Amino acid sequence: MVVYFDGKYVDSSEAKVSVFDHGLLYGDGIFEGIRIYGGNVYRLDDHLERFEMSARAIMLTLPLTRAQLAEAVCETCRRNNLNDGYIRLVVTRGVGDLGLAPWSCANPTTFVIASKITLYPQEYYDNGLAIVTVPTRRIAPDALPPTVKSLNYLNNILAKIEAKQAGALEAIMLNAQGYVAECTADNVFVVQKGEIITPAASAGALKGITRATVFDIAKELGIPMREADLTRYDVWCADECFLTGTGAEVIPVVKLDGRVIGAGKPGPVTARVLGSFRKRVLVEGTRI
Ligand code: PXG
Repeated sequence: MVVYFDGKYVDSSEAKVSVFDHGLLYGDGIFEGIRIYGGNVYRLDDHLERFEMSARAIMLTLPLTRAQLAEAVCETCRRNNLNDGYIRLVVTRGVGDLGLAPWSCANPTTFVIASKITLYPQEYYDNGLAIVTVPTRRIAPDALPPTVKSLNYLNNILAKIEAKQAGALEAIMLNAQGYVAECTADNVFVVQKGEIITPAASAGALKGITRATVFDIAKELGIPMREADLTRYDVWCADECFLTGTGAEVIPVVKLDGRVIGAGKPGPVTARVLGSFRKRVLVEGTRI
């Protein structure tokens, strides 16, 4: 496998980060998880825009322009003959002294991995996921903005472990106020009386690229959609529930904490959104 690493394309065995890299020492860095479908990088520009915002928010000067980042992403796919898969773009603060001070890091470290993706088995798209609410809260927006896709994922990792211990593949994380924020790597949506509702970024949700696509799909299909605070009650009493993410795409949820949601099977609005999403990914995107 070929990896882009600080301006060079190297074999993955040579793509090694220093033990003094602040991305490793402190989680001081940012990333994007991007999909490529049939040779089209899905919404690359949107991913790079979010990436630039994440960089700006943590005062990290990106070493590459947007065009250069796009080229690194596409060229890494080309060098691996990858037409369908998953791309991980990472920029860390770089190699520095021991100690938090980011100004000890002379140059950011940049790498791009283009690889295969492990998807949820088809049965979950057919029958829906059973998820749980976990005790670990989403980090508060006033502590670390959830809109920053940073290398600090410990909250979500603890939530993922708690989900596994409860026998679930995904988990709802609440924010400090007890409202639904999102799942460990997916945004959450409910459908109630024909309307799609999802938590706002201010409630702790990442502004997902797939989430943004659902807003576009809802507009196109004439389905009302809005952001609102959601409690677990809203999920229990929803007609439908689904999650979105770069990895999961659009996946139905039929149970929360053992309670059946709606009819207990994937609902018609979720099916329409998923159908539209699957069509979009084949035509939208940057050709590598
Ligand atoms: N919330 C969080 C916390 C995420 O990390 C999403 C929502 C969905 O956003 P997108 O832009 O993907 O629609 C994410 C995305 C992985 C992996 O390796 C994680 C994500 C995306 C792709 C792969 O587990 N997180």
